[in-house]
Amino acid sequence: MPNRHEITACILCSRNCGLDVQVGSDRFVQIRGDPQHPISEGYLCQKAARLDHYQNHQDRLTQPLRRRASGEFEPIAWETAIEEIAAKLLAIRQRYGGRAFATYGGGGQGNHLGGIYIGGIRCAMRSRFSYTALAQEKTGDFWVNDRLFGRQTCHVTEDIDHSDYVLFIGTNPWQAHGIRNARDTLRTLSKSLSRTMVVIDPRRTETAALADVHLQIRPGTDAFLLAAILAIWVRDDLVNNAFIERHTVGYDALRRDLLKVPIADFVARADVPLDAVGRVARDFASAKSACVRVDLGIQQSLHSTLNSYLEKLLFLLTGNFAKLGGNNLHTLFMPIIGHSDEQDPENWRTTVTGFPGIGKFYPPNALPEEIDTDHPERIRALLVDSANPVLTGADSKAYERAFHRLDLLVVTEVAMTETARLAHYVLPTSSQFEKWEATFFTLDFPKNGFQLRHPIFSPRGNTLPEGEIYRRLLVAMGELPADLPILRQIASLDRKFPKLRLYPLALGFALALRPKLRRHAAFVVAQTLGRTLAPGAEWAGPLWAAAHHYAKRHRRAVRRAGHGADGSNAGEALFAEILRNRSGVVLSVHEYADNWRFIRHADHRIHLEIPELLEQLRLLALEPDASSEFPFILIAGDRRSYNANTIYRDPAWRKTDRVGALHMHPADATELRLAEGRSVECKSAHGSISVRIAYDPGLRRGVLTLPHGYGMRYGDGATETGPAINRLTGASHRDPIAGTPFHKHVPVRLRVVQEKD
Ligand SMILES: Nc1nc2c(c(=O)[nH]1)N[C@H]1C(S)=C(S)[C@@H](COP(=O)(O)OP(=O)(O)OC[C@H]3O[C@@H](n4cnc5c(=O)[nH]c(N)nc54)[C@H](O)[C@@H]3O)O[C@H]1N2
Ligand SMILES: Nc1nc2c(c(=O)[nH]1)N[C@H]1C(S)=C(S)[C@@H](COP(=O)(O)OP(=O)(O)OC[C@H]3O[C@@H](n4cnc5c(=O)[nH]c(N)nc54)[C@H](O)[C@@H]3O)O[C@H]1N2
Ligand code: SF4
Ligand SMILES: [Mo]
Repeated sequence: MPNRHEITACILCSRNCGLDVQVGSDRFVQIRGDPQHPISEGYLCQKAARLDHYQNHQDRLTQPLRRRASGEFEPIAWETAIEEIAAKLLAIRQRYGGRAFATYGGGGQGNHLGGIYIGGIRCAMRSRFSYTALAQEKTGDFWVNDRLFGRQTCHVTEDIDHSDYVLFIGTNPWQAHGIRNARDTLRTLSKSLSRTMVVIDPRRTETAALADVHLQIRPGTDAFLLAAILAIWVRDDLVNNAFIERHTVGYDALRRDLLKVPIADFVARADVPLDAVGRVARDFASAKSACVRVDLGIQQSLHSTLNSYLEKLLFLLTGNFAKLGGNNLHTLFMPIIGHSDEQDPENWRTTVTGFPGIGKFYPPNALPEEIDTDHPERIRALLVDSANPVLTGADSKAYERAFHRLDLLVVTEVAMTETARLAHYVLPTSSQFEKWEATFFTLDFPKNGFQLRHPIFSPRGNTLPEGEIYRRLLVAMGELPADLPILRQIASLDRKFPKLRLYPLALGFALALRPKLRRHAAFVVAQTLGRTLAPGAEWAGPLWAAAHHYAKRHRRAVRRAGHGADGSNAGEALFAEILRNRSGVVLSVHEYADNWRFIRHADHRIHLEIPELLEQLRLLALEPDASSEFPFILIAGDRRSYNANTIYRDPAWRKTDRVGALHMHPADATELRLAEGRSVECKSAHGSISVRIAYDPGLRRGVLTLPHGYGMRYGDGATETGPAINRLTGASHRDPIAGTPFHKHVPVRLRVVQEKD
């Protein structure tokens, strides 16, 4: 078969850059950026070029598998797998109720369509427990957003392209991206003489090397440094009083606490020069526009939720919000983040650890404790989808122990992972290039975009898309009818004669009359309207409802993007364009003033006072300087050129750093007489792993780093692929509010081991 030309997207990080690819029957031949993509406009990074290692490798699954008592897997038919799992789920529901069941994951960096449907299984099990990776990085941020802006769904983005002063805290976009076309954006910013770039990071990262100012902070002390900057503003009256007066409430209480911050002590604690901090404070406050971009360096470190508060106060107190070059709220096309009301009794708390849902998510850090306990309401059954918690959650050993205690572990995967290996059933799903897919990372403002990806390869072996797997399970559980012929016929009638518009009415009736269907509305739409779309596209059906909802909520911005600009129905026009334009569509073009509408407090003001966090701020001054029997702080999991979570399993994808070296300052290494390339044992309070040393003069003394996304056992478990860092991390080392782990702050020591060779 000759090569074909296809349009798709990269699935390795939240930017999901558009791709223009040449493919053979089942492999990538050439991968380029797609200039037509509305956001990435042709950009891509070096990781995307290796996507064939995701599509083709030894660990790909092609058959449903059941684990025998002996521990080996046997292939079984789909019917058997579905019947057996459905029966077991129903038995668990009946005997123990919904609290005994949880899901983990349901969508990763590139696949969110399936995530719509995993919720159906949770509903069928009467459970609310949804554990996800997001709740080990971003839930502290969501919690703060609720308090400041009125809803956990109010999520902030940064207008770096137009900003005069950009502050990066605990993030390395050069490697990790997270911002639009990161390397181009950073280069442009760095070259500009009139714009300033500041990086706060314990390592001189690739990003820091491009910056005008690098504050090489002591790990885990950002709360001290940020509080000091805010305190300087209050002391020297550098805040934007007009903005505060007009758009906020609660400033007086905040100000009182900031006035008490011992600035010089706090800056000393962060171990950065006081005069440099003073300059950053003054320049940020007086810049025409300034914005803040943060990520795991502060979200997965000490004071995680407090950091999320202080970081936002930087742009709020200076009035760099709702404006060009500042920080802004953005819209979500699909509700990837939910809202869990703190006061709502329906917002379940985890049974043993007592964490409430935040953004409708529960923290992975709590999960092993929720399973591995004798509490009568412990979790007994778990469905994992698009995640590998045994490798990526804190404390791998605790996960392994807990998963062995489950009555039922089902894993829906494209690959035989470390987590799948512990499952009772492994359900093979088609890869993201073999089914209709999309991500709901629509994180941009003022222009927001979305791409629906068409399959570019045939499904491998006996694999199915997640929607179909979960539909079959729900039918077997008696939750969903096998077919909805009348509604389906009405949907196809509407497709042929769009003016009829019978389907929305009929759907409304069906859902009103049959409450059981209402629980599974997404499946109903997929199985009716979805089946009138291109073959196999049914699981994209709910995007129709999303398009209508979005167009209604953001009417002007959607019309400004051209949908329904001629006066036709904007929701219908948006949906049609999503189906038609393979490179993706501009969803909406907003105005900066829209931010005030996005704020969900009734008064549309920002509520600056958060008593729980002000209490934490007051306690900072009393916090003892951590002393530890461990001489080093390990940043467990940095982003490098050749890691991409655990999405690529075959180590052959890596052009460099195959071993995933432990980076260390050469002077620290010399002191311990450790040469580059030497193997050492890295030991924490939780475990130890063997690692190889590489020098990094850009690190602070006393700080080590190991990469995230290594440690898979590839090819039937035969090949170990570098450090399994979560053997070193601990689950109780976490934020008190959000339960987020302090992965970037793991005390360790090194011990020389005898070389084998
Ligand atoms: N190449 C690559 N890119 C990725 C991923 C990947 O696996 N590989 N994963 C994606 C995902 S899921 C995510 S969430 C993002 C994460 O993206 P980032 O958060 O930007 O990436 P990290 O390298 O984990 O951490 C960022 C920085 O925090 C710094 N840091 C550590 N401790 C501290 C501290 O105490 N204070 C401060 N201020 N900084 C500190 C580290 O030195 C590091 O440079 O990356 C995404 N992009
Ligand atoms: N110590 C430490 N631990 C960390 C981090 C760190 O910095 N340090 N970073 C954390 C962060 S920010 C994150 S986001 C997590 C990420 O960790 P996880 O949430 O576990 O997610 P991924 O590593 O992205 O794994 C994605 C899985 O989805 C599978 N997959 C790919 N495509 C499909 C598909 O179409 N369908 C299905 N069903 N499965 C598919 C892949 O095979 C892979 O096993 O790791 C976290 N763990
Ligand atoms: S920036 Fe992210 S989405 Fe874009 S090519 Fe690189 S890994 Fe893929
Ligand atoms: Mo992440």
